[in-house]
Amino acid sequence: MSSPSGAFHLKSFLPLDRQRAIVACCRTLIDGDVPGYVPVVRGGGRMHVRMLCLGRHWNGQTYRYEPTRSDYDHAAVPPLPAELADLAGEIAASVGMTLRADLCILNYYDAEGRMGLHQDKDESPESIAAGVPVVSVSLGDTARFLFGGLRRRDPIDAVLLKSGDAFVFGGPARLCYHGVSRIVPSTSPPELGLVGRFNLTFRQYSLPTSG
Ligand SMILES: O=C(O)CCC(=O)C(=O)O
Repeated sequence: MSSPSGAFHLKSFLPLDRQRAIVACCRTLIDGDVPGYVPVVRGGGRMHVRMLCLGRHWNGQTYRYEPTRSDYDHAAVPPLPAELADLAGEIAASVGMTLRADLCILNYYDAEGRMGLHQDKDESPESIAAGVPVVSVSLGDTARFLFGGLRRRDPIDAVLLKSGDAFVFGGPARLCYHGVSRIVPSTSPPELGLVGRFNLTFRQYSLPTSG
């Protein structure tokens, strides 16, 4: 991989039974009382995913986090379930990093789903400066994930993220550009009964205050 150190592709991290349980949780959340929606970002473009933020809401107009979905329906953001935050901590620990996730962005990609190249840089400056990792979990259809460097024009690797894979980028890789160029339809494990792909990206907005 040509990007800085601090990026890890953990193939088949989750066995099928754990994938099945997380998919059930994702379905309940994204079709819940505060459902997923397709954000319209600054400039008017519609994203190509259905998104639900947990713990803190990412506002696609301001590119800031907030407690209510003021760019959409003003609903209070649902909490991040403890078992999902624990999963993210477990994945980070497996590569020697620490993550106390306080927010997660759950995205659903259909066959046409994709996400442009971007940096995750809207968390607190302290969290980013400390290199607290982003932990991503993929379920369902395979995604062609793009992972580059710290500048948009840096070389980009294409990584196939399959169901059950995790991807971690922290430390010097925390601000690497990344995105999803396409979904590979009908590659989801049949046992999941999932058409399309769920991706969860866990982040830590705030560092604990000392004292
Ligand atoms: O779906 C993915 O694998 C990446 C998602 C992502 O980049 C994001 O939510 O910021």
